[in-house]
Amino acid sequence: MVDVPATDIAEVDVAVSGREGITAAVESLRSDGVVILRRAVDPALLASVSDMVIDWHERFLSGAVHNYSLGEETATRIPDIWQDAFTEPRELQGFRKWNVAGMDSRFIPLVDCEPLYSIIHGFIGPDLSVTKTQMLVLPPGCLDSPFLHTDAGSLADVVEHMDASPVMVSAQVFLTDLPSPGMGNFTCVPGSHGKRYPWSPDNPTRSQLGGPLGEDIPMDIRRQAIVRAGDVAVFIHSLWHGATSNASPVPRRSLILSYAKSFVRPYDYESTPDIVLRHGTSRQRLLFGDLGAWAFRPGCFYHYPDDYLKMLASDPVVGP
Ligand SMILES: O=C(O)CCC(=O)C(=O)O
Repeated sequence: MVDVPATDIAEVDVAVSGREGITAAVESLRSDGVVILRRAVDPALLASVSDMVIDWHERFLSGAVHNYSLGEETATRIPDIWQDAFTEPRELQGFRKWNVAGMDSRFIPLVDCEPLYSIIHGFIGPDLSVTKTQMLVLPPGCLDSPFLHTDAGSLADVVEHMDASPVMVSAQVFLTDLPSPGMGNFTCVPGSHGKRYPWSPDNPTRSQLGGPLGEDIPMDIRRQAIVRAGDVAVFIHSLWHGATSNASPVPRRSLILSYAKSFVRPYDYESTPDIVLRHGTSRQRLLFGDLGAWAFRPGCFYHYPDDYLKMLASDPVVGP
């Protein structure tokens, strides 16, 4: 997998380009389905979420918590691609937890941090929610198979049309430097977001639970992201994407957020997580579906009242 080319993913340095950079990022998303935002996360927030992932991974290694979300609210069915996790030594398992915002309040400020939030809000529009908060550690020697897929179960077979607003966009926040290929790097096929994923003929239901997916996708159209901690890959859910093997001596750590139109059911929680209700701002709670005093009525997630539209609006981004 190290032979996958490591270039040609559009990037924007949002730390220096301000509002213009945000526009350029959205344009790259429309044309390529992916853009790398350089230096997109404030160092203090980056340090806090990095510590969070290290803490939870240590708890996993010590046996205090399970991998995935077994026994918790979500993801009781584990894709075959990850079943070997039950027999592999923990230090060689890819560590994945969903609903991280429901586990640790340190995640919450990431969901509307700038400039990421302005890009997501500007692209999807104001009827916006957070559907997935995930942490991921691929340790050195990780036994996970490399894969390419499209996101979100049955939504994986929905192809976005870029003349309109997308249904779902994800953001992969890198917490470790990945200066070379083959370190468990985020990998994708730029421009694939507008094409149906090449489902294998022996997978007529287009399930993501078998695996590994994407083995037949040619190596020469894949690209590995070379990134530093604090960079973020933003991508349309229909982009063919995944990870390489980690052949390096260091762990690769990252966080994944998915944002979708508010009528899309959350991927990894049923109701607004308690931790978000207790620690989130009004906007963060609303992003996790807490309609507050208005309470839920049929149609709420389709027609927002004005005050919610104002609350979800992004902050003005100052820049050159
Ligand atoms: O590891 C990666 O960079 C990709 C992960 C991914 O696509 C997923 O877990 O859905």
